Amino acid sequence: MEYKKVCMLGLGYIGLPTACMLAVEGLRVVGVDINPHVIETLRNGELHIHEVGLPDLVREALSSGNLTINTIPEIADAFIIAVPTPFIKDEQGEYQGMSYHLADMGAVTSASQSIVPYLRYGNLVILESTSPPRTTVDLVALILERSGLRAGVDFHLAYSPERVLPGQILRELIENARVIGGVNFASAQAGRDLYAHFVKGEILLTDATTAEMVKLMENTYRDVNIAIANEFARLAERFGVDVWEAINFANRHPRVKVLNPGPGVGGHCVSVDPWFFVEAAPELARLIHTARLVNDEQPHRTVELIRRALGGDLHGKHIAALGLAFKAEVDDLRESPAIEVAQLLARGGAKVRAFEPFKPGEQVEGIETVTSLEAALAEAEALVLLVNHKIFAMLSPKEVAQLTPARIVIDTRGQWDATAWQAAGFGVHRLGDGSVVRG
Ligand code: SAJ
Repeated sequence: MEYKKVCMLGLGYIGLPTACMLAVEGLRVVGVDINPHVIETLRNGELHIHEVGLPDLVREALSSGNLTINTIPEIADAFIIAVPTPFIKDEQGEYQGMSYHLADMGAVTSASQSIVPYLRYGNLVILESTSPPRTTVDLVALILERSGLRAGVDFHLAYSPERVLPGQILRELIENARVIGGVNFASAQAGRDLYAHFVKGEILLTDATTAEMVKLMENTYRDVNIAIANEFARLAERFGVDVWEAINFANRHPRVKVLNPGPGVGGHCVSVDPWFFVEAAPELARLIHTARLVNDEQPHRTVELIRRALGGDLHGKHIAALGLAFKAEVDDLRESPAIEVAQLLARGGAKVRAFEPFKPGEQVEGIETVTSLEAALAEAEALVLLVNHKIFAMLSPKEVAQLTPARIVIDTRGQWDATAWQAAGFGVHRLGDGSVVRG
């Protein structure tokens, strides 16, 4: 199939770069977002999100004239839905006394509805949003068929998950293998013809529900593996072992790859997607459910570690929190365990000053945020490393000692060399390190 015009619904971390890739490859692309702030920002030549290389790509796409931005869709050859599928905040399900989150499919539903008036015979519609199993056939197809056209007969419909890693989105969009699952084979082939405009990785064709499950399996696999790393950290603390050393040695085994423990699992992917399996089949997804709960407990465990490091009482303690992003080298603060830890510390009576280098001074409920490392350190009694941004990992303990009265550091990411910090006069506490000599 040949495509001249594509309508992209949702201009977030996935929709925007994908729209730009298609535009710079010569297709006409209408980028649609219901958020007027996003539209206004892009029309002013600015960006509402941070991703390496994205500003240049957006500029190129806009100046080519191929990318236009609007709040409503237009008639096009293909439609791609890349809107968020978070979980519902104030409602939970329960299975055998264990609660679980429910998917909020509101954005996918309304994006699908918004296409209906513009859908024409022969069009292709692709859902990219991470979704519970069977969403394409049981939800999106039914909405689109309100147009009077039949999925897989009058128009093509496919599911194709994005699998890019924040911080490396532009490279991975091109290089990663791309799975495309159609409601029939012709739909998958139609999807391949579209993505082949910019994807250099392998393109793998399957059915829609398999493609949905592939995506959920990937992030669930990661979540379960991080959960076991977090459990290893708890066990190491109990047995007087340094989990970081133990993991390093275990990973010398040719078939073992233990991931890193930390203050929790955040972002809007790994900490969300496994819930879709749990919600769909709680009686089957038992390990997945437990892993989610283990990872969700981790911010609380981290706060307990900090409380112990501070002699058992957080009240009135000045704490410098280093990093608020959900992981290293990104500016994304959504579902961030670092924020949860900082807020729990504040709720426990500590005076928290946080510095996030990728969003300096960004307002965060319940904590004070500052625009420089110096400001965070100035009156601190303890430093807590919450995100392993390079600029924190590379801090010189001797230089830090000049900038702060604090003499306690708590490393929740296994980044800092305990001996060097001890030599600079700090008492060192590390998550998962039962062997640390407390200073
Ligand atoms: N984390 C750990 N320990 C680790 C690795 C990660 O605690 O060893 C934490 C991070 O700090 C972060 C969270 O897990 O809070 C998630 O980070 P991540 O780097 O594992 O994943 P994301 O959410 O940035 O991106 C994931 C990727 N999925 C996989 O690696 C299987 C990416 O490829 C997906 O495209 C993305 O989810 C998505 O959009 O679904």
